[in-house]
Amino acid sequence: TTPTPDVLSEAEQGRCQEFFPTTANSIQNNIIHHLMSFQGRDPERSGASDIYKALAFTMRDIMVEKWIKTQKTYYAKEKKRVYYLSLEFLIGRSLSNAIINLGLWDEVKQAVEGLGYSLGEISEQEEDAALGNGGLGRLAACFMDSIATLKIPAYGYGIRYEYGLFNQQLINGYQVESPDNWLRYGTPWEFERRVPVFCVQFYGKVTTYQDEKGCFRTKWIDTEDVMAMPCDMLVPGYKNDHVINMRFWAARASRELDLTHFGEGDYIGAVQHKVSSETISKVLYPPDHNYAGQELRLKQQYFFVCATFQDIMRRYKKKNAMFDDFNDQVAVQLNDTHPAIAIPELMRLLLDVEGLNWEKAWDVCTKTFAYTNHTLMPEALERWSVDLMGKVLPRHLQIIYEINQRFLDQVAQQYPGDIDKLRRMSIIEEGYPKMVRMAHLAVIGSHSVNGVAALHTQLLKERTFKDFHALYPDRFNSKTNGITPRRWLLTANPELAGLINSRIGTGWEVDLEELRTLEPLADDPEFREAFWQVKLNNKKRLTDYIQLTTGVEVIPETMFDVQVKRIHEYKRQLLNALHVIYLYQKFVSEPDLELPPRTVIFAGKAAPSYWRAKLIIKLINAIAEVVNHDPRIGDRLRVVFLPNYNVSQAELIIPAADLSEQISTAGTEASGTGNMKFALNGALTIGTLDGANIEIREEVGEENIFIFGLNAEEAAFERIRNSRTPEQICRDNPEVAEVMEALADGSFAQGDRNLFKPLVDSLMSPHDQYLLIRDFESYLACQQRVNEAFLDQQCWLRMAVLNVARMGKFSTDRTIRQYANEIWGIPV
Ligand code: 4GP
Repeated sequence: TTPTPDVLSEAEQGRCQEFFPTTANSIQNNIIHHLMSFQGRDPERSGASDIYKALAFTMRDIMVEKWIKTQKTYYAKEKKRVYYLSLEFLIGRSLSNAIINLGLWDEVKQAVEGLGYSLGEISEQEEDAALGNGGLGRLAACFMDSIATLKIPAYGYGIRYEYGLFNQQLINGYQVESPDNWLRYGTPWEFERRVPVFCVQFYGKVTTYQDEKGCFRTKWIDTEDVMAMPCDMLVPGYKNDHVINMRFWAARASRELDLTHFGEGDYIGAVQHKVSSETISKVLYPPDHNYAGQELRLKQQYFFVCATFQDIMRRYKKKNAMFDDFNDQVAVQLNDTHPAIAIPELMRLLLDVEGLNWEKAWDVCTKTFAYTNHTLMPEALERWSVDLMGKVLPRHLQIIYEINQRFLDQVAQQYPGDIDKLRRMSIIEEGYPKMVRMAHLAVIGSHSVNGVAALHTQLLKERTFKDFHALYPDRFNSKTNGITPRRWLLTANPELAGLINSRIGTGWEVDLEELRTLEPLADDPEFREAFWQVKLNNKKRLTDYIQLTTGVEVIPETMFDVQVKRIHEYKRQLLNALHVIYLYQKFVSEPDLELPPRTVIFAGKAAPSYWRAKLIIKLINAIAEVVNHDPRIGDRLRVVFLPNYNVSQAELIIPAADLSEQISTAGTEASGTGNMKFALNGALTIGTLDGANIEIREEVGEENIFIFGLNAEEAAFERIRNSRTPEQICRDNPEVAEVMEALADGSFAQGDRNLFKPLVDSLMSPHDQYLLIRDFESYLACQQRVNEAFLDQQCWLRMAVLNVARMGKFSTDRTIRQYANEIWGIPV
């Protein structure tokens, strides 16, 4: 294969430069040019979707020019490069963000309006690119924005899924999934590079041979091959002319038709190979925090890792012949264990292809890799059966065994006679069937292992990787997550951004700590009023959207109490739902009670096979059905479940929220990033001392956040001690009992006592690991404090402004600087 053209020649570059000027006029001309030349449309008769496409191409033109220049600077300076390997990139829409980062908002607005459209209308045409499930994937997308903004020489690598995260519909209150065919009309953002492509091997067997020097070498033969085609998407830094790319691999058949079958007249058999090869990049796996163990998923992981390393090696070898300095040039960050097969893959390349000895290869390998863990859920830790690994990747299994043997020898030396420790730490889990523990492989093969918030890292050290931390204490470090302020404030909440700019200037856009200068304005009545007007406008926009999508009428002035995220028992949407039942009962039984009216908003997808999470969705919708139609409630309580939560919906919901629900059982949510997005947009948090909530509290001050419930240590203790069972709590507290009774007696299921019985049973179980009823009373009391605070509007606004002002820490610019300085060896 010939190398991928990362760089155009000087002559080509020279020609590009004049092509893409950025005045409103030339942007308009370019839109028209794209409409005619590439879409074959009459500009006078084209619609919003045509304009969207033409505008996206116009922005891509401008970006590609900057990208070419950016790449050239890397080569010129022989800079160390970072490779961010992730099976997920939850990108969302790209248009508005690109326009903003390119600093062309006014010009584009003028150009589009000149064609008779509003920019908002055009942006709405874009499909959401949902190549990820939730937090882990969205973090990767925020990282790309900060990496580009900080001008770090880096590439994102992933898979170009033909189908992203499924679409969610609600039918009779139940989640129904349908495929997300986001590429139906193509995407203007990607560059499909049909040549060159890389070959990825699967299956086959391993043989040894003697090379010309008489050394024994290993070869992987008789494999089934699939080709990997790169598709690049560009990521512009914020107003800095720096553009990086994410390279997504698409699977292509290694040969179009299988001629042996074809010759025998078996046309379908002949096409079979093509179909099954291309299945590899067909669809994103939808379970999050869970592990399914399916062969296709392992093939996806290896497919993208193998292609990525061919690309890394190609780039490295342009300037280097030896591998001694590999890690002066290359840093690889593994986004969770999903790409951890990269560790044996690099070993394979160094041993079998480059001919290094084991010690040297292993040294290069461990200095190259760094691993980020994203979850404490034990069910999410990936384990592949040895049989499957041996079948799909026989050479990798051999290498894993060798890594393990050498590692266990080291452990045995350090802890003589401690057989149990060997068993616990081994990469291979002995059992039926034997399993390969990918997290152990990732820890052993990396020089850095990080958690994504302080508490999370502490729990990794004390629980999940306790033995490893004892062995390699220096390897563990913490990198608290962040969010990009460009998308989550500038793009999503332009009115608030405008208000902030009018008072403190624009420095915060690239230095979020500058928001702190807003603090005194929390006491300025005029600023508070302006702040409230912005919030109200955002709430009105959301109100219209709710009406349009669900038919539910809500009142913008009510408290918007919001929980949006994947549906999972540990995130405890059920706790929130129980509070809604509680409020409902209160409003009915005490009509004169002074409580602020609330609109409780939920959104989120459940993994299609996670029936209990799907039942929670049904319950929320069932509660909404009852509450929203009970005339006794009037306008005091509304419940809404917005279908098909995605990034663009989040951009609409978050700026409109008053209260942000971050209520996971302490010690279960690694970090959370939604919590940061809400606070940055002036919502107050009600939450547990979990994940990054703890650090948010540290920043905003405990008087500006609503904290309740057990902390992580107490929760762990309570699971064992069980000091108060749900049954006892119900006996002691009639309000809790009444809520549980309503759930159990079919009040929300038209009298059917069975429908929600599985939920009742788990809540009432003395072994409920999410300790939901155990935290319920504390949650109710905390919600009461929220009520009181909300009734005092000035006090609430003051707290909200202080939340915005104190969110500086939670920019991914800070997070990425720490990764670069402390893990990647790239000073910024
Ligand atoms: C998520 C964690 O659940 C969340 O707490 C964290 O903020 C996010 O990663 C980014 O680090 N994990 C996943 C997953 O999305 O699939 O494991």
